[in-house]
Amino acid sequence: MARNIVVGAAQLGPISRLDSRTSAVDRMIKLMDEAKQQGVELIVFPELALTTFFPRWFIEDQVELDSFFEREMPNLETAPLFKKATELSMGFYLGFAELIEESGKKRHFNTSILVDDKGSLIGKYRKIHLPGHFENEPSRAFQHLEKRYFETGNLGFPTFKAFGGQMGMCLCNDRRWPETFRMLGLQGAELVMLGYNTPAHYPPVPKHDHLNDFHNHLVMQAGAYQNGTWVIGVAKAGNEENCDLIGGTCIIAPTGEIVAECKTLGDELIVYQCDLDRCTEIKNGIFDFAQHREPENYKLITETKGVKIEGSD
Ligand code: CDT
Repeated sequence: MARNIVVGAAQLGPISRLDSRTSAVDRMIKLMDEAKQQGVELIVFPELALTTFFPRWFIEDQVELDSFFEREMPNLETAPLFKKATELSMGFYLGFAELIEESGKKRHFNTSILVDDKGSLIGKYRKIHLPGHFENEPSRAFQHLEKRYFETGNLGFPTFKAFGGQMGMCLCNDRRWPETFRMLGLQGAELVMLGYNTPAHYPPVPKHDHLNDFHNHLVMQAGAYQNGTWVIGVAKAGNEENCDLIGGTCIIAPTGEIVAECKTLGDELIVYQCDLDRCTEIKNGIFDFAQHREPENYKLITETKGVKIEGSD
């Protein structure tokens, strides 16, 4: 038996600070057209796919900062994406900066949405693991101010019944945390989509720079295998405003194997027919949660944030 879905991972090359949303959307539409020719039913775009990765700058002017955020989705500039999805009968995952107003207060999130093949919203995720720092750190080659610019996501880690299976989403740094994949795995996720912007240089520990591509695949492959799910990891890649972003966009099978991978650091599409039934090879075997998990012994995971050493304060 097979429950196949043809998935496209649509890596984007750099987006500069002055590039318009319309130019980013045009590039995505071009990739959707290419994807259609290869039978793609669901296409996955990167994190913050409409603009440059603005947390690399300390921006004090709130009006300027807010200009990187979307106040509604779809809006004038992104409507063509939704229209294209309908035209091509193709679902999509998209990452963007979201600004909402609640009780007269502005709230900022790093968000992804899942849209169906008729251009209708299926679900939303707001990034929970926000990396980087809060204060300006001018000694760094570039900033990573996600902790300053975004609130921690308030939607948990939802999954959605769609495209013939159980779909999950997360964003970039989330992939480094096993809790993310486990939360999705415990809800039966069969395909997890995630977009990322990952600098090739990590200012706090530059001696790890050569490991960045390795760590990217390591965590996504582990998340796929340990939860018996397909993982679609999609980069915004290349030299963006003098900051090198890794590529490595890939499609990972529930066995943890990379079955398709981008070769460039530019706009590039890879396609794979994912059989969601292959998840059972892992979910009903080595990682049959109901049979083998021991949650009584995992209490520390939710009771503590940091390390707790028995006997010390
Ligand atoms: N966008 C994002 O979450 N990037 C981080 C960069 C490393 S931490 C400063 C990541 O985990 O890839």
